[in-house]
Amino acid sequence: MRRTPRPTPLARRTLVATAIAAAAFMALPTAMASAAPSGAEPLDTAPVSVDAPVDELIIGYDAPASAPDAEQLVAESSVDVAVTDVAPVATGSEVVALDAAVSGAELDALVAELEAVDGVAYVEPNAMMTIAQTNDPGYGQLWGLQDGPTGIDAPGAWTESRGAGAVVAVLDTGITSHPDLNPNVLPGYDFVSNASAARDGNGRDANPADQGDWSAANECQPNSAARNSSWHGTHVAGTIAAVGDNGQGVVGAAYEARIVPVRVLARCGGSTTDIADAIIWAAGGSVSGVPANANPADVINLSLGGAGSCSTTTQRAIDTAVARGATVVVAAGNSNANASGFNPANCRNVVTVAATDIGGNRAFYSNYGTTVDISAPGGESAVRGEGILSTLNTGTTTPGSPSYAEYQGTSMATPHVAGVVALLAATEPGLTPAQIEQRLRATAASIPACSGGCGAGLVDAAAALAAG
Ligand SMILES: [Ca+2]
Ligand SMILES: [Ca+2]
Ligand SMILES: [Ca+2]
Ligand SMILES: [Ca+2]
Repeated sequence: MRRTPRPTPLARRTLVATAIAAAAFMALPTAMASAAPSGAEPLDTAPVSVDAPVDELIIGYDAPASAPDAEQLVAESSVDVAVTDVAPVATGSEVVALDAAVSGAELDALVAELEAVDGVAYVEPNAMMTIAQTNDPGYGQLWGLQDGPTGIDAPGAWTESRGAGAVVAVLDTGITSHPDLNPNVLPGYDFVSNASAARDGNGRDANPADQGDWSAANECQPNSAARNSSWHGTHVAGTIAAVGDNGQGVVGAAYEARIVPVRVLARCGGSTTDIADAIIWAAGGSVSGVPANANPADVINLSLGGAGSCSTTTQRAIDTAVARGATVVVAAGNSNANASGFNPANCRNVVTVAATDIGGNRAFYSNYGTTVDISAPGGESAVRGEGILSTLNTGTTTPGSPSYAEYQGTSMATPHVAGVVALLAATEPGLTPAQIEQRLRATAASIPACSGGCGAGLVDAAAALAAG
């Protein structure tokens, strides 16, 4: 009987596929992690300030007909600014233009002094509304999310939805505690049956914490290299729903969605049966010996796979989840080969995702072909800034401190699409998985150079929501 290869996280499969890519791939996150043990420190873009300078104030009055004179109020304040223009607002307030921008303590003082005046009801900055800005300092590095020629234009969708109400199950290595993830993480489950591979001393249990998937040389297969822990599930979860607008780190494509972390991969990968049970459980189906998932998923992210055909076990699990309304999004694989030879990419009823690079073309490692439904940024982490930056952990074996790092892979492309599906699930809860797949395909942007086939093209979050 042929031995079916165990599914492995698809970012790590690059290690197997090409030795050169493997060296670059692991070197980068390790170096970044050790240089900066916690918080947003490794991110070197300037933060987008939440205290941006303000040169217009809105002043509301108790009785607009007998309002005090705004120009005089500002002139009498302790702050050295003058009014250049006053215009009425339909709400009965006035918008007051200043001859210089004020910020920080000066702004606070000006607002407090004006609000203390009899007849003034409130004073607030006339803030500029923009769609693209969250205050997450790493946002500028998230080219895959942005409204550029090679990003998915998540900000164009965030005006309509940021995923609130949607649930995404991430079937992966589990999850680590991370301040840029924790508020969006719901209870999950650990489906890894093999206690030794799981490293938590038991089989299936209610704690999906990632215990580390490091392995020694030759441990997973003959001639396999030693590997550090990947914290792959933590990285994938961050691309979907890292906390936005918290002044910290990165932001997910659907940053108000919730993550259900489901642990199915451990040392040397995960088994077909554990993954199949987890797919059914994630969608709200019943699995013997496991309490029901209190938060059935709208979307199931499978950034994993192996060579070979789609097993009957996996296909039945997928069909069960889809029948329950969950959209199953899977990675095409990292072997620069036709995705038809890899599962679950080649299963029916899934959205199969190829990876693009920062230039908008198929990434060198990405699988391709007619099995692919759509593409998304997977990046190339050999060049800093061209990988996919997300949440990670510094530990080389067991968990260390929360961090951020760039990875590459169809594993990183898949959660971009899962995030867009979450936005659709939040805005149009009646859509079936088939309708969602159709919507993604119909609204995708064309990819200029994709030898072999990248599906309908690059997923476009804004277009997908606008078509609803
Ligand atoms: Ca366990
Ligand atoms: Ca556990
Ligand atoms: Ca953040
Ligand atoms: Ca499909």
